[in-house]
Amino acid sequence: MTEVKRSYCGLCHPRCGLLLEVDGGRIVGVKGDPEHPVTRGAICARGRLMADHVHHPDRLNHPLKRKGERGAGRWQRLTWEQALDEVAEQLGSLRGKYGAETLAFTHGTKRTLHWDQRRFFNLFGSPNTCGANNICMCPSQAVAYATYGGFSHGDVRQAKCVVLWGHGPSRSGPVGLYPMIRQAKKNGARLIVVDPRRIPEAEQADMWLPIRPGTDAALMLGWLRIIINEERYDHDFVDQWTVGFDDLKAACEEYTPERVARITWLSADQIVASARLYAETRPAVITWGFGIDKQGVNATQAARARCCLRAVTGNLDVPGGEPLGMCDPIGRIVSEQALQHNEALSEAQRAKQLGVDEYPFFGFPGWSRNEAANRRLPQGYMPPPSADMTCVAHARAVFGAMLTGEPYPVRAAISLASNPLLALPDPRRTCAALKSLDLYVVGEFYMTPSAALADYVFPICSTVETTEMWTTAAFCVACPRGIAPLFERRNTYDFWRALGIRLGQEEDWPWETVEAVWDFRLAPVGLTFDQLAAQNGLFGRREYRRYEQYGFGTPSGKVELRSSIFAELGCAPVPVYREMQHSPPGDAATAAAYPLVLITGSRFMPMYHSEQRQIAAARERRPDPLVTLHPETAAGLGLAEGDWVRVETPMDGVRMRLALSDRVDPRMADADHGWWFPERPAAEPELFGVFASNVNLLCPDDAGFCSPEIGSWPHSALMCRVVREA
Ligand SMILES: Nc1nc2c(c(=O)[nH]1)N[C@H]1C(S)=C(S)[C@@H](COP(=O)(O)OP(=O)(O)OC[C@H]3O[C@@H](n4cnc5c(=O)[nH]c(N)nc54)[C@H](O)[C@@H]3O)O[C@H]1N2
Ligand SMILES: Nc1nc2c(c(=O)[nH]1)N[C@H]1C(S)=C(S)[C@@H](COP(=O)(O)OP(=O)(O)OC[C@H]3O[C@@H](n4cnc5c(=O)[nH]c(N)nc54)[C@H](O)[C@@H]3O)O[C@H]1N2
Ligand code: SF4
Ligand SMILES: [Mo]
Repeated sequence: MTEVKRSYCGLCHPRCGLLLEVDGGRIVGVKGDPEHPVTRGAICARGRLMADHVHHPDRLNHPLKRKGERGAGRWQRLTWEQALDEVAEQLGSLRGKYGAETLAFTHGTKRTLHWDQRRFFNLFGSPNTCGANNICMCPSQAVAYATYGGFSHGDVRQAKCVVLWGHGPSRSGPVGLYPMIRQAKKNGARLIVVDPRRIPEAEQADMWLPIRPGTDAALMLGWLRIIINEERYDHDFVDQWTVGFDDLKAACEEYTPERVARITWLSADQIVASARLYAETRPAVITWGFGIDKQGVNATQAARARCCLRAVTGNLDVPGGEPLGMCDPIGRIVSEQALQHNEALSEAQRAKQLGVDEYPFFGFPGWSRNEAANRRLPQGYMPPPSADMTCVAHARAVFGAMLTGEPYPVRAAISLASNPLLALPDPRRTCAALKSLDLYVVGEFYMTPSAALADYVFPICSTVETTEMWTTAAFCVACPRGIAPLFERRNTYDFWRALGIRLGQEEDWPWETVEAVWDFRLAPVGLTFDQLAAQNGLFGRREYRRYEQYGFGTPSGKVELRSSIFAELGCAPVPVYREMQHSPPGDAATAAAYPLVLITGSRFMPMYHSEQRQIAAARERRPDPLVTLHPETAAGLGLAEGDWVRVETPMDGVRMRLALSDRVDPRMADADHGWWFPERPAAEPELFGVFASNVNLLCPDDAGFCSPEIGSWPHSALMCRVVREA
């Protein structure tokens, strides 16, 4: 008999409500839940494939231990208890030999709990969590904390002007943000799109600025100059609530429209008109977009300049602008930060965080400064800067320590909800580093190229097989379990707790189940998880301009247009623009051999990063890795749509299929990321074809390409050539 179970999708961030039709433990139908208080029945093409994912024949269903050589593709089945015992024993002995810092973690984008991982690491004693956080949203968060003491997602619904700056929600946020943009447009909001590609949003925009990749910081400085010199800024706000205005004014003085035009491929008229439109139309939102965070050397300062734009135009913490802080009573729920138990990690261990000497702002020195400023605000008003997101080791340094033993040996790693061989730059080095370990442990849904290198692989359950509590600044929604975990799959909380208990952490994991944690978190608002689910979530009431009462959570209590934290840590305290190392003006010799500007990883449906490649219904829609060129560029190279080509940078080359589109500039190439081939052999040297079409083979992470403040590496604004496959 079929029954309908309420559950949720976690195949990307919004955790959309699902109704599952379940028959004998099998999901036979998937629909959006119209009663879900946030997503109201909407789901996307990926969410509709939930049953294909849950019941896929390639799913990992039992713990595995490698047999024979690492990467040989041979495994033996163990029980959870035995596998955990063995891993714990080896971790304990490695800690005894090298110190707790010898254990690293690689994380991906926020797909699972994360606070449980951080709690385990803090209790174990290692500061070496690393991964995508140096490039994905978290830099923008850290910078916003340093500038105005909080992070905002923009009140798009009520905005009169929306700027999508390096952001394509029609592909990346089809359920969350994109419908809001369309609604704002219908309500008469003006839309500005800054994107090198003519994305669907650009066609709906009042202004589209087809910018040269990697030059956004120059455009932002140009906008700031116009807004300041034409007196279009909010004088009262700037006078009362900011510090460093004169420094900012001086920093943008050289960015005249003509100079910015030469840098950005835009015209001076476009630059002036767009700056005026943004400044004049209030309230306005500049959304966060990955197009900014993925531009390496400029990523951090562009994020700073974006913060300055929001502030000087008086858009902070106003309706339709950039609201800050938690809505009561959501701020009273026990935070994920509290569950991380960061105080458990000693100063001595914090000081060992890898990469922190080079990028102190994104490690404990920067985080603890942001945190100290936050602590002066009333509790529950502004969430503290998340250590999990904005206080991490640098992946280059962590892999370096695996390979060289310097500054100390990293001999063990755990990857969970991350696929480092596909996500991070220079996968050959990542591969060599992971292979050099004494112990590599992966928790996964599928055998991926990264998991194929592990000593132990643990089968993790899908979102519909476990619960979650989805909390934002404005609401908290229960995510109920739809079906019992299949086979021996378990959730990540059970994994970390079981491992922790074996390593002497039993007193610190008092909650036997993750549901007990949800009840603990909800106790201050007088609810249990079941009650939260029954009442369809908890919604907060937003208040605005609370800085008038509390000030901002920065060292000065004001918006720091000149950042004192940046200054203290040796980073440029007012925004600057830097030319990319490889770019037409930056390096003529490289540009001559690699004439096209390369961007990678522009999102497309239904794939999520390296996932869904094994799901037939998804793969039919996108069978091959694509690189897109303008038709004229392809014609000049004698290439035709559908040809197999090689995309090459000074780093390496990858094989892709050519697509043609006049949506991209003739001077650029746009290449997919995340490609591997589950249908190819698992064993080395194939590793599911991870070195064939993995665009991160083309992406460097040497210091000269990374932002000097955070070490954000570039996935965009590189130089390449496209040639016919030999
Ligand atoms: N060239 C290039 N590279 C990029 C990008 C780009 O644009 N261009 N984008 C970057 C960005 S923004 C990000 S966030 C990273 C993403 O990097 P990752 O998050 O590492 O990417 P995914 O491919 O989603 O890998 C997640 C893996 O975890 C598994 N998984 C998913 N959910 C769960 C879960 O709940 N529990 C467990 N245990 N496993 C789970 C999946 O099967 C998958 O193998 O990639 C980055 N890499
Ligand atoms: N379908 C799908 N959706 C996803 C994901 C996925 O893998 N697949 N991943 C999720 C994750 S973790 C993230 S971080 C988000 C990211 O989602 P978005 O923020 O939308 O990021 P992208 O699609 O990577 O890039 C956005 C736009 O930036 C432009 N761009 C590239 N380089 C530059 C530049 O230098 N300057 C400017 N101004 N624009 C540039 C690209 O043309 C692209 O249109 O998507 C999330 N949603
Ligand atoms: S947007 Fe799609 S994939 Fe993401 S949580 Fe919602 S249904 Fe799932
Ligand atoms: Mo991301």
